Amino acid sequence: MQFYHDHRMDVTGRNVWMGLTGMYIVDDPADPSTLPSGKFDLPLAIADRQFDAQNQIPYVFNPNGVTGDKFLVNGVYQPFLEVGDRKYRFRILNASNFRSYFLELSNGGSFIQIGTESGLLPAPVTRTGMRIGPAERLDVVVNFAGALGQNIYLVDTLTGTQLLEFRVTQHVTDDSSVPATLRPLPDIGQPSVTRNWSFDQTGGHWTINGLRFDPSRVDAKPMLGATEKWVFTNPTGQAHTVHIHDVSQQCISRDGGACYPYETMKETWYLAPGEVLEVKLKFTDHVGMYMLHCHMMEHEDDGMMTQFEVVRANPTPRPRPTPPPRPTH
Ligand SMILES: [Cu+2]
Repeated sequence: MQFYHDHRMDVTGRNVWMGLTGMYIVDDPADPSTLPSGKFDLPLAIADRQFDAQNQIPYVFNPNGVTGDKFLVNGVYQPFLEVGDRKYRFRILNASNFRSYFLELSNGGSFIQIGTESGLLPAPVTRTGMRIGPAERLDVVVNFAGALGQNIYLVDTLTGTQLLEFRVTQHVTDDSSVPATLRPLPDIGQPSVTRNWSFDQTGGHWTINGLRFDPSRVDAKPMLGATEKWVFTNPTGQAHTVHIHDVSQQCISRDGGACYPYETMKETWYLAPGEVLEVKLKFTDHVGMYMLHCHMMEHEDDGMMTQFEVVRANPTPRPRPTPPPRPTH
């Protein structure tokens, strides 16, 4: 489940607030075919906005976050969805600039989480509540079996808001199932290099390792093909969502203990105040410049962003391609 948006320096938050954002789904033929599919597989992008008296959405930058008091799912306010009494797959994206949610079902039901922003988990994890920070994605299965005639809400318990109403109106047969194993975690080896990234507040601004974003500065040059350990710390009093471009990361430890079973591999990590997260990542496929930033967009625009450059260990000149023959009249 991929999330894309405008990334212009200093005004990413404004441009995303105005709508330059979206999502798309990459399918893998190796994924289990028994998961709910077709019309039983739906994306749910959750975002908040503030509307003025003319129903416009003015954006006023605030380094401590821009939020709204209206909640939209796929751009719709107070939406409902008619569903059958069977399993559905919902691909949930927190498309908000800054706001985090804690998702529950109003009937106390469970989500079976099957994936993250980095594809399917090794095995499904049953959860009754799920925190989701900006840019995080949750791939879940919800079963409405036995709920015919009921109205069930997807609720944000942090604000007590009913985000989306499911009206279970149809009896349908369910030929879907969630396998006990989904997709093995790729073996990316043991890290050979450790880097520390402190998501901090310095001189009244949001920073990484004490520095605000500077497009002329590169803070790390990992080698193509290498596996590294990156340690993220949050000494501030506010949460951050640590987001790394290029390749997905695998959790090694959270606060010195075990990783959550639903966070084996991701590329956007919720880091609460005081937390320490260790991940490993292997720089495959591409050299070049990549971003690393907090995905709370006003933190990013205020300076909580930096860049790393993936480099070749032994650069060899690229062979020049043979030019195609020129057409003749
Ligand atoms: Cu942040």
